Amino acid sequence: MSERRDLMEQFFELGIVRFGDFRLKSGIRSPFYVDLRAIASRPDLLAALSRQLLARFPEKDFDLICGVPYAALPLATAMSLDSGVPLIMKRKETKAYGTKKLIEGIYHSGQSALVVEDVITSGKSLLETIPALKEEGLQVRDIAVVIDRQQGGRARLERAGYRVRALFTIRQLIDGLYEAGKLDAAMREKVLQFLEQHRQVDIAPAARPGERMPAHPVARRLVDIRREKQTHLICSADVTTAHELLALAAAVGPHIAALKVHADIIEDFSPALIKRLRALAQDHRFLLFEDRKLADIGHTAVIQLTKGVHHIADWADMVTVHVTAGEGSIVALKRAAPEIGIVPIVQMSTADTLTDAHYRQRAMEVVLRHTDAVVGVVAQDHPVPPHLLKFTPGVHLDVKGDKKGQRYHTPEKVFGEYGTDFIIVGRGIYRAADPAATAARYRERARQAATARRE
Ligand code: S5P
Repeated sequence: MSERRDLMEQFFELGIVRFGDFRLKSGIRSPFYVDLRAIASRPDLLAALSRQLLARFPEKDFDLICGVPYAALPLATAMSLDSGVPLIMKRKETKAYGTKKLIEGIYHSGQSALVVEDVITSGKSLLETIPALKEEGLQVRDIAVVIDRQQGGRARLERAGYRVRALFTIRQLIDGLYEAGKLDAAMREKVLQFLEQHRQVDIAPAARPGERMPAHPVARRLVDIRREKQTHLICSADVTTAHELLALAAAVGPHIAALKVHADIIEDFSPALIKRLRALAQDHRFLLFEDRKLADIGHTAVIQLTKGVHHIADWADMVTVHVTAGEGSIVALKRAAPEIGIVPIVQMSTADTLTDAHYRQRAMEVVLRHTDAVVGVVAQDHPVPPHLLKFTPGVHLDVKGDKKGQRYHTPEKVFGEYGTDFIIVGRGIYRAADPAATAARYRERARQAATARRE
C-alpha cells in the first residue's frame, strides 16, 4: 500500500477524519469533520506526514518554518527536525507578561517563513496569521497544509499571492476512503453534495486591489454597506439635542456608512431617541458608532459601556476605546459585550497629540492580539494591517483647523497618502447650510479619492 493511502486510512482509524453530522464553528452543518490534533499520538504518522509535506516543497526556499497553534505545531516541529530548518511559532494569544511577543523563536527581519497549517477551509485564519508575521519583517510565500477542505480558502490565498501546497484535498480523502471500503456510497454522495454546495465559504466580500479584507462581522457589514451605497463617509453628528440629531441622521442617512455620535452631549437623551435612530439606521442602512472613547480600567469601562443613562452596548454597533489602560481593559470589554465592534484610537488627529510613534506601536501590539473583537482603528498616517479597517477623522474640505487643536486634511490626502477606509466628518457637514447636499459632496470626493488610489 502506498504511504499516502496508508496515511488516509490511518486518518480514518484515528478519528482525524470523521463522517456524520457536525456543526462547524461557522454554524454550518457538515457531513464530515477534520481534526488533526490526535496526530501527535502517533509519532510514526507524524514523521510520515512531515516527510510528505516537505517533499511538496523541493525548492526549500524558506529560512524558517512557522507553526500555527495548536494542531499544526507538532507537525511544524517534525518538519523542522526533518529538514533542519529552524522553527518559529505564531502565538494565538499573546501572554500578558514577559516579552509579549507574538512570534516565539529566533528570527530576523527579511527572512522567509513557510507557514504550516493543519486544515484550510475559508483561509480566514491564515489571512489573520500572516499579517502578524509580515509586521515582524518576515516574508511569507509558501503555505503547507495537510487537508484542503476545498471551500474556497486555497483559491483565496492564491489570489492573495501565496503558494499553497496541500497533502490531500478532501475529495482525494473521500475517494481514497471509499476505495478502501471505509466509506459507503451514500455517505460519499452526501459529502460530495456538501462540497458542491459549499465550494466557497465566504469570509468577506471579494476585495478589489488596495481594499482591505476585514475579519470582524461588524467590519464586514460596514464594507458591504460601502460597496452597496458607494460611500466611504461616516458623519460625526456632534449635535446636542435629540431633535437636531434625528434631523441630521435623516438628512445624511442616504450618504453615509455609519453615524458617529457622542451620546453624552445630547441634553435630552432617551431610549425613545435611540429607538428612532435605530429605525433611521435600518431604513437608510447605516451603522451606529458611539464615540465614547472608553479609557478606564476594564471594570469601569465595562460598566460605562453597559450601564448608566446610555446603555451603549444595547444599541451601538461600534464603540471607540483608548488603550492607555492596557490590554486588560480590551479583554474585559470584549468579554462583557462580544457583539459590539471595538474601535481603538491609535493615533489622534490633533496637532499636538501625545499618540507618538512609540505609543502607537504599543497600542497596535495590543490591538493585533484582539482582532476577534476589533473592527478597525482610528488613525491618521499610522499603518494598519489589511484585516482591520482604518477610520480617519480630521477631514474638512474648506478649513485646516479649528483653533482648538483639531487638524484637518482633505479626502485626497487621507485616502491617497494615509490609506484610510472611512473618513469621519463632523462640522464640515453638520455646520453646513445644507447638510444633505454637503454629505453628498464629501461622499463623492471620498469615493473619487478612494478610486484614484486603486488605479
Ligand atoms: O483623533 C480623533 C479621534 C476622533 S474619534 N479626532 C477626532 O476629531 N475624533 C472625533 O471625530 C471627534 O471627537 C469628533 O467627534 C469628530 C471630528 O469632528 P470634526 O467636527 O472636527 O470633523
